[in-house]
Amino acid sequence: MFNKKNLILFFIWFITILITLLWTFENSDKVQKLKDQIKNEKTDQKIEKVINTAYYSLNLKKFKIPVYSKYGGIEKIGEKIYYISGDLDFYLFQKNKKDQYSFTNLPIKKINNNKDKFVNKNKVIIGEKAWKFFGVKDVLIEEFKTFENKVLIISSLYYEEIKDCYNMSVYLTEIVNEDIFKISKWKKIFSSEMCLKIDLTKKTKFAAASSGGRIIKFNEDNVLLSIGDFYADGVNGPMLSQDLNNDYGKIIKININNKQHEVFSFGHRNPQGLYIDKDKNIFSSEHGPRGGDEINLIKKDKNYGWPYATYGTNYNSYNAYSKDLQKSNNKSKRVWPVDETNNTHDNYTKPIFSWGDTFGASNLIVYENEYFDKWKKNLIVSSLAAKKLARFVYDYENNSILYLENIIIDKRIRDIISLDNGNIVLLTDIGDDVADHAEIIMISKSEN
Ligand SMILES: [Ca+2]
Repeated sequence: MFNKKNLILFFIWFITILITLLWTFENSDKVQKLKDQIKNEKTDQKIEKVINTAYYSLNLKKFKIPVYSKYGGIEKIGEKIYYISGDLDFYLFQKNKKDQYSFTNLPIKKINNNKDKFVNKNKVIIGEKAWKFFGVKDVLIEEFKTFENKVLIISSLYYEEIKDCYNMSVYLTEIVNEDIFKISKWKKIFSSEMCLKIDLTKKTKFAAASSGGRIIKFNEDNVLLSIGDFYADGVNGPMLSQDLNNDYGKIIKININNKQHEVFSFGHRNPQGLYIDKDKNIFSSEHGPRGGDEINLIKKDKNYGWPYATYGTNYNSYNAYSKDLQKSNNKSKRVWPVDETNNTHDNYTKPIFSWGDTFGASNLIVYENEYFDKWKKNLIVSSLAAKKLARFVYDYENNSILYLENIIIDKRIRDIISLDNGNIVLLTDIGDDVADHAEIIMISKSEN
């Protein structure tokens, strides 16, 4: 029979159930969100997949990034991976004591790039998606002899509120304590010359999709920064890449001590990939207009041709390979309007490789580890549109490409790095759905 104590317990149980039912009923959308969250955590936290390539079976482990943010980048110290989102959220991704990977939020002070002000002012014209393109483009963690500590450098768009224009800026801080990730005060070391207005290009589409922004260490005093043409290519707006009086469509050398900068190479479109190997070869990958993505070997003061020279076609000829165009007499659709070289790239520094079909080159590395020993010194280029890695065997003596293998990843890839243990790490792109976060993909050898 119920004694007094049991009755009280029953009453508490009954009230709890009642409150839960009422709360669930009142907050059905919140409940759905929680359910989705749990579902995502279960299914997307870590998905393993094995894919085959010519020499290796690869194990791909996918980890969903905690925030929904476009662009940003990944960097490493040894086997620790650092992720910075396009909105300046900073995370450490590493194995915990249980040998499982997890993200730790590092609450470092954010730089003030005025993103919110830019979006609020311009979203009426650009649309709600303005936030996607505005923000951090890359992150670099490196040692320089001129600094006592490791240095953290990021590239980001910066909005000048008074003039209502934006530029590409680079910020530097020292990592004073690596264990607790304490940093010194942020210093701005570069702002691109010529502040861009959103009506730079004819279309209202926000030009920052063609911004470049990759940073690499060049030597003990300098970094190289790639900057895109922001679609100001002589067709969709003024021509910036061939004009040495601005910093767009260029690779820029920046002295991180005295902040002086100079144009290193020019005639680029949207060079999102930049890598310097142990022998000081500098490779860059860039987006072409429609087809015509390139890998270039970067030499000082060279002109890489854009927009006068490209193997690509007119941006509007997305049906270049369709029967439609073959039947049509409108062959001008195929021609990049300001091409001077009849698609030969003559009189300009030619790429070492250019794609005919759509690739969407995002970043590249030279694989310099013993782990995938058959890939040693190969170029590995990541792609957005084609959702794959392109592995090239490059003949360093004759400067030519000998071999290409396509490795299908089936995700738009934004960034690629290799760790000290030889694993390769990719950062993928977000999807349109806010639940579709970017991912970190760890690539190792499959034991199968
Ligand atoms: Ca070129």
